[in-house]
Amino acid sequence: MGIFSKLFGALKKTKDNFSTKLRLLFAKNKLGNEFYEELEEILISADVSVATAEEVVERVKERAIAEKLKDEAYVTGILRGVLVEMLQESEVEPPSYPCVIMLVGVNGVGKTTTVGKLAHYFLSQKKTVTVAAADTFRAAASEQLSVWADRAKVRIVKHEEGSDPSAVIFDAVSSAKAKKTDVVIVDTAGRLHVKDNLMNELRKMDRVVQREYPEADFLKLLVLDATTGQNAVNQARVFDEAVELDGIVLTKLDGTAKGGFIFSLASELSLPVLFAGVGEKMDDLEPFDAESFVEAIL
Ligand SMILES: Nc1nc2c(ncn2[C@@H]2O[C@H](COP(=O)(O)OP(=O)(O)O)[C@@H](O)[C@H]2O)c(=O)[nH]1
Ligand SMILES: [Mg+2]
Repeated sequence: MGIFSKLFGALKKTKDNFSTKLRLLFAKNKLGNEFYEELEEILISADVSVATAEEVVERVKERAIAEKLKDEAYVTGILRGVLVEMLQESEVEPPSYPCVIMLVGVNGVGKTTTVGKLAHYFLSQKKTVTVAAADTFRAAASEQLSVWADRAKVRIVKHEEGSDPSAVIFDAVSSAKAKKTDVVIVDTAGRLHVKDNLMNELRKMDRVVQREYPEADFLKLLVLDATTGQNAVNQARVFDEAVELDGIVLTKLDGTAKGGFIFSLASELSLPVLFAGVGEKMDDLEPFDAESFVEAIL
């Protein structure tokens, strides 16, 4: 199954939900205040936050009034345009090389898996890759990453269990500079129950990269499970405060996803989705495309 059929499959519930509700809405109402209020509610029911739903409806309203459009297909078209626009407003340039990509996020969202998938992705783009096992909390974590590194056939830098994750990054960066590696991908720990420690640790890793490798493009990406729902926005705020995130990798889009929260991430935190994971295998990752995503939910 291709990536888009997986994406469409995963978002089918959202799409069915949206289209059924929109159809009912059009059957019942003419364009007017009540219509727009209900449209806002429909967006909120798909995990778009209240503030973002208001903003979307405001934009749709302005355009529908300006263009004097009344018909369902046109308004859906406008809605689709507004949603794509919102995602694209926060888009970032693709990385320049050399680059360091550090993945952060809570336990179980798919960080380690995504490091492996990204390594495979950049190799397929003819880039050289090193991965850094900076989740030193459990030995199992770096073993898991070693398996991915073997599979993707990339170099791994790791230290023993319990060592300082910043030292792992320092070594990975030194080795990348010496070998002129294009991309360093860093796996990190996600144990949020010791939140302050984790955030201090991430800040330290952040500083090491900035200090030791200023010539590299440095992307800090939050890995988010697509089935998380609106709590994703809170997770993003916490990590953004610690290390100033550049974007999101959305994983598990092959599971039941609502996905509306990505509009809130884009409009409230200016955080774009850069990659989407749609399965557990190495090639189940693709650069995120706003138009396909909106097409899949509406
Ligand atoms: N279905 C699905 N499972 C995923 C995806 N990404 C990761 N996983 C699974 O999620 C679980 C946790 O992944 P892991 O990389 O260990 O998460 P970490 O704790 O953030 O490092 C594993 O069972 C992965 O196979 C995805 O895109 N789709
Ligand atoms: Mg992990």
